[in-house]
Amino acid sequence: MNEQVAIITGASRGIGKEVAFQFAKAGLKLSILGSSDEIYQTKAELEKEGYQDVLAFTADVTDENDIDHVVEATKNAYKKVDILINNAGLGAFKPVGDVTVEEWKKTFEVNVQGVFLASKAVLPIMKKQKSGTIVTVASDVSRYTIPEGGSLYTSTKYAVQGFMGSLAQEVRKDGIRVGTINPGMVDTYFANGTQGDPEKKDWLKVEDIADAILYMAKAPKHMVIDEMHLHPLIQDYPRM
Ligand code: NJP
Repeated sequence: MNEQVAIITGASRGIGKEVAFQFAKAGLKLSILGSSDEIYQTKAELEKEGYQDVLAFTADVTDENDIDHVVEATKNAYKKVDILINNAGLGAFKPVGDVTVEEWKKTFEVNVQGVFLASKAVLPIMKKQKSGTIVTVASDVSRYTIPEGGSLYTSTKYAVQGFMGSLAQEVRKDGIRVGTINPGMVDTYFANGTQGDPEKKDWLKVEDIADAILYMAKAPKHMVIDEMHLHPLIQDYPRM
C-alpha cells in the first residue's frame, strides 16, 4: 500500500475519519474531503500523528465542480489516484408521510449523486493507469428493507448498490476494481447520533469498518471483493 494515493469522501468524522487514519498508517497518501470545516480537524489530527501527506478540502459531494477540483488537485499533487472511498452519506428515518421532498432530494443527492460524481471524476485517471479501486460504503439496507421509517434511506442505498454493480461490470476491462461494503449498525454520528453513546456499546466500531475497507483495498490486484456485509452480533436482521 506504500505510496498509494487515496481519496476519501466524508472524512470529517465517523467511518471516513477512521479510514483516513488506517490508510495513513498503511503508508498511503491522502486526499480527504467533507462539506464542513471539520475536515481540517481531521487533517490536523493526522499531522499530529506524523502523517504529512494529507490534502484536505471542504467539498460537497453533490457539487460536480467541488469534486472535480478535489480530483484534479489530487492528481496534480500526487500524479495518480489509486483508490476512491465513497463514504460520505446521510441518514433520515421517518414514515413516508413525514418525508419532505427537500429531504428526499437531499438524501438522494448526497448518497447517490455523490457516489456517481466522485466515481465519474476518478475514472479517466484510473482508466489511463489501467488500475484503480473504488469502494463505496453502502449499507446492509441495500440488500433488504427495514420497516421503521426506512423507505428514503433504503432506496438511496439500493440505488448505490445498483450503480456500483453496473459500474463494476463496465470498468472491469479497464483494470478497475469496484466493491461495496454493507455495514449494519455502526457507532458514529450518523442520523444525528453521537459516537461513543453508551447505548451503542455493542454496535460495530468505526475501526471494524475501516479494517474491512483496508482489506478490500489491499487485496491482491488479480482479486476483486465485490461486497462485504458486516453486522454487530446483537443486531437482528433478515438473512439473504
Ligand atoms: O456517519 P457520520 P457515518 N459532502 O455522520 C460527510 C454509511 N452507513 O460515518 O460534510 C461531503 O459520522 C460528513 O462530513 P461533513 C452511511 O450511509 C452508516 O456512519 O464535513 N461530505 C461526515 O464526515 C455513510 O455513507 C451506518 O459534515 C459529506 C460523513 O459524511 C457512511 O456509512 C450504517 C456530505 C458522515 O459521518 C459513513 O457514515 C450503514 C456532503 N454533502 C451505513 N454530507 C451507521 N453508522 O450505522 C455528509 O448501513 N458528509
